[in-house]
Amino acid sequence: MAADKEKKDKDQELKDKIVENANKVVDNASLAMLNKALDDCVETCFDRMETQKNQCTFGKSGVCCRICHMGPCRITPKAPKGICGATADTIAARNFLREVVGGTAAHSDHGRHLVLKLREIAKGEGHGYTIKDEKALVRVAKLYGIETEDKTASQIALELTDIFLHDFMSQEDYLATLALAPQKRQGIWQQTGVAPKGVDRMCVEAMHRTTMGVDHDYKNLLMHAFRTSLADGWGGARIASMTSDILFGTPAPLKSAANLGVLKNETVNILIHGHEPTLSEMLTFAVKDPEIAEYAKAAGAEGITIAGVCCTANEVLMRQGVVIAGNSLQQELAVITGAVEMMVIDVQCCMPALPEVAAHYHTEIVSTQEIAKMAGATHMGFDEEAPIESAKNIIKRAIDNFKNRDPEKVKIPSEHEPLIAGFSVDAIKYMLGGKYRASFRPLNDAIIQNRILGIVGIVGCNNPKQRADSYSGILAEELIKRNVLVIETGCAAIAAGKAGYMTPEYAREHAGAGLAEVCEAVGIPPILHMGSCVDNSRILEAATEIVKEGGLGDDIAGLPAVGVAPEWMSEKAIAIGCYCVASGVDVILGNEFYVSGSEKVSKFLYEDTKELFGASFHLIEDPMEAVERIIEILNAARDALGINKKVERKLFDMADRRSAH
Ligand code: NFS
Ligand code: SF4
Repeated sequence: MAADKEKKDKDQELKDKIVENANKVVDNASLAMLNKALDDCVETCFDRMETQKNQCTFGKSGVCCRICHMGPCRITPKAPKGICGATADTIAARNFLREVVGGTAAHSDHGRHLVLKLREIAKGEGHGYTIKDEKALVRVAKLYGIETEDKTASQIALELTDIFLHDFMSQEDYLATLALAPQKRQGIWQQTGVAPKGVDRMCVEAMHRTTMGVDHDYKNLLMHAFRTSLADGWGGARIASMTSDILFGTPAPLKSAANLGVLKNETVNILIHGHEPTLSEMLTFAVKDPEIAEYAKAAGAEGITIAGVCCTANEVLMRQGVVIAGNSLQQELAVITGAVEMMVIDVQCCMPALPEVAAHYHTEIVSTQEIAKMAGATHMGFDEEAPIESAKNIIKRAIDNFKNRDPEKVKIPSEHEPLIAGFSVDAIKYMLGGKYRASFRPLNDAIIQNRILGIVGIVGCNNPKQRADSYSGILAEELIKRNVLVIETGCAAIAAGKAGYMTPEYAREHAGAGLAEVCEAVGIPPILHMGSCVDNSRILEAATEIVKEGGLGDDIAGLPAVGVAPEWMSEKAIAIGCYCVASGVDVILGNEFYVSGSEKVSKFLYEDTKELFGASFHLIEDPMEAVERIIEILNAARDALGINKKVERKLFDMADRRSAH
């Protein structure tokens, strides 16, 4: 009897869990894998979210300090100061600044790695890496005033990497890359004192300021947070995007597909996960080698499927059209399909739980970077001096693992949606204006004529605190209905791809009339995939182009544009948010910063920044409320620009653009 009851209870528990799972994720592929995880007894981050449910309120409100060993100290009404006397304001601001440093360092170290690669190529030590996009090289060199006439690509690349490296190392000079921003914005940075010097110096200084007994003025600390973040957005990250374009090609629109259904039963499935494109580019190249095809055939597979997870996925999607398996919270779920021979990880956002999940299947987790190893993973150091060989070895090892796949454990969800990605600023210009007249003019005009109300960037991660992809999905759907052009990066972009939003057809069926008309005329989806998270710098670039094109003011602040990080979780998202605000773009957060324990710090971030930078953060946990607020912000900007008058409706004139082709 007791055994019977126990079994019933267990069954009920399982049923409850299946119901709960539907509240954790939006897409059916993820749901199917969460339910499979129950059958396979695999623990995922969603389960660990439950075990971590009672999250520390001190940590959450930002008033826990363990910066020195007199502490740790926690601020309460009864204990309003740490042992050293630090207040909640100091502690929350210090913690916040350290988070910004984490994010800035991640983007910038990634950027530095690429710059060093470009430099090696320029010196003739590329070992299989080349400059794929010389046009991009010249375009970027000109931005920095480098003479390009009569010079070889290597010469130009050497001069350019000198400037880039100086942006990392500079002690006294301001970043050269800041000069790519609109004049007025540069002036604001100088006036407010947040113009950054070298990226490395900003990060080191931040760690110095926040160590015990140095900077205690919350405002001074937060100003350095913005300064450091600018060294990311208009430094490390921007340099990363530009250098990737030079090395691997400037993205242009291409077709692909997203969601777990891109994995195949009959092929060897290799996932590439992380952020840096250096290795994944080589893998996508090496996989085309006939030798590899033969090798796979001999192993009984019908070829190889390479699919991406997180921002490595976005990088190779944008340039090679490589299919996307999923975003951040699908990294474990992808392994749970039982159909993955190998997951190759590089840096950032790779969960240390992966080897444990993989142990339930035949999947091998392979780490490739010296700075990013994982207990339980196989480390195959990627030899950048013999990259093609290295890549082939990794792929062959995955093929060798194909025979270990257990068909009993395989269940690949069918869901995957087609999408168009590859919207670099250059590509957008070209789409809008044609080859000979590439320009943002048609977009500015569409905004001025109120066909497009404004532009909203939806960026950032997933977070198991929220139903995955839900907030970003609702936002995207509602905004395009209201004629807002949406641009996306990072895991949010992957969510939009999975939902089927990134096709021109989607505009026809779901966008407001004005936006649909523009999308149809130009042939673009209503939601543009602009790349990985370092590519948020492309959004700044686009905003700058719009300002330069004219008719919409003379600064990024004041444009009808808003950024949203609906489901963010990473320190990188904080750095991105800060450089957007410091650049004049209002940023809406779908979940909170850890600063609520200090009223002053909260007020500074959510209000005072408006005075300083013309933009601030807004914490809005409900997506529909966010939509309303966004529309308000866009309309206020339009009012201020004097473009909210009813304009006579004239058909979007694309005739000129067509004749330009
Ligand atoms: Ni951005 Fe991209 Fe995703 Fe978040 Fe992580 S992958 S760099 S940090 S989780 S969006
Ligand atoms: Fe406590 Fe001050 Fe040390 Fe922080 S720095 S742990 S508040 S004594």
